[in-house]
Amino acid sequence: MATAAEAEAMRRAVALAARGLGHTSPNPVVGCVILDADGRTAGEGWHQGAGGPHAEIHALRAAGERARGGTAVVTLEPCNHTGRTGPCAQALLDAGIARVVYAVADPNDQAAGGAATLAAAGADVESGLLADQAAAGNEAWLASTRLGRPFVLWKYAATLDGRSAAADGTSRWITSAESRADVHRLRAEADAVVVGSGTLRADDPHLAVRGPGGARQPLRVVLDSKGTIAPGARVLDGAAPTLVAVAEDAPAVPPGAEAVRLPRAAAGPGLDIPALLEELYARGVRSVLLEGGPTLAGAFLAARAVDKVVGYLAPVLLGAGTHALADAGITTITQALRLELTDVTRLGPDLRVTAVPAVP
Ligand code: AOF
Ligand code: ZN
Repeated sequence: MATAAEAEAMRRAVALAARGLGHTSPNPVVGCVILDADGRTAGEGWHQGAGGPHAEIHALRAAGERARGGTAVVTLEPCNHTGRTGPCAQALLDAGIARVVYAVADPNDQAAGGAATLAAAGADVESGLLADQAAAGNEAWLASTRLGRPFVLWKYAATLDGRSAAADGTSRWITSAESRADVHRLRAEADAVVVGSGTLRADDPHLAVRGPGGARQPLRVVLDSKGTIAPGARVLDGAAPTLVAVAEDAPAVPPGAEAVRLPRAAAGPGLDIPALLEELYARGVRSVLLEGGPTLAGAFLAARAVDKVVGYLAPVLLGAGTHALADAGITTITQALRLELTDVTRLGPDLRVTAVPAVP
């Protein structure tokens, strides 16, 4: 049984891990707290970026000699492999750690096995403490490791009657400043932000994260099967890397972006979504924020490639105009994509609804 001090340390480790969100892909976010033999905090650390030291190593360095006889509390099972860095299980043993409490088992085959190594060497090992919180903090990485493709969050903003733009195409600003700030947070945590050519034409979005100079920027991805992107589009401004996906026979993409050629979708308009996700995964993208618009969202949903939905609903009615979601290949009610609400929050005047596909 974990002690109260260990539970407190795990809460802290989950918070430390979150500091890495948006910075660690293709690696997970991980937090670690070292307690000395008397149960007092001796060191803390979190994983700050792929290729850098793992959370346990940062925490061990901070703890120094106080780690001897102590306990390591870590959000993910310590690794057992030599990858970009050495095995943390061995580093914990070398530092004289007597007990390891971790939240979530490592699903990465190459790295797993740390718990067994630690136990075989005589350490006391416990798993599962605050597993739900730790897993939620690492949601995208855990899901992408399991799926072998990036985790996809579809975000939309709409009126209470589900419209994202008025009949004449105008859409600024349906949702409030609070909602728009929340979207910025989602962007900052994503590895890639994806939009379709319709959204590009209608809104000319910039898709960069605002913040102090040098803030990490997600990859901006435009799905533009016909290669219609105009020179001078704001995503071509160099403020962040941009990838424009076009069909094999499309014209050249203007300067300011990298072009990638993808097959067309087997059914419906546009490009093949699984091929896009494969391409992004190969580039180290583990989380995708799908930002628009309704046609692209329909294509992702038809491909069953949406893992989470965040809707910002404004107390506004339009009655006519663009629906937040276009055709998703659903023609009859038995095919409806059923979701399960995981959160409902008021943001200023708006409602933010979070949902995940219901397990059938
Ligand atoms: C991390 N940070 O704090 C922990 C990880 O490529 P490497 O050598 O950095 O190994 C990455 C794997 O190590 C990762 O996929 C995960 O399975 C395991 N643990 N990784 O990046 C950490 N503890
Ligand atoms: Zn490690």
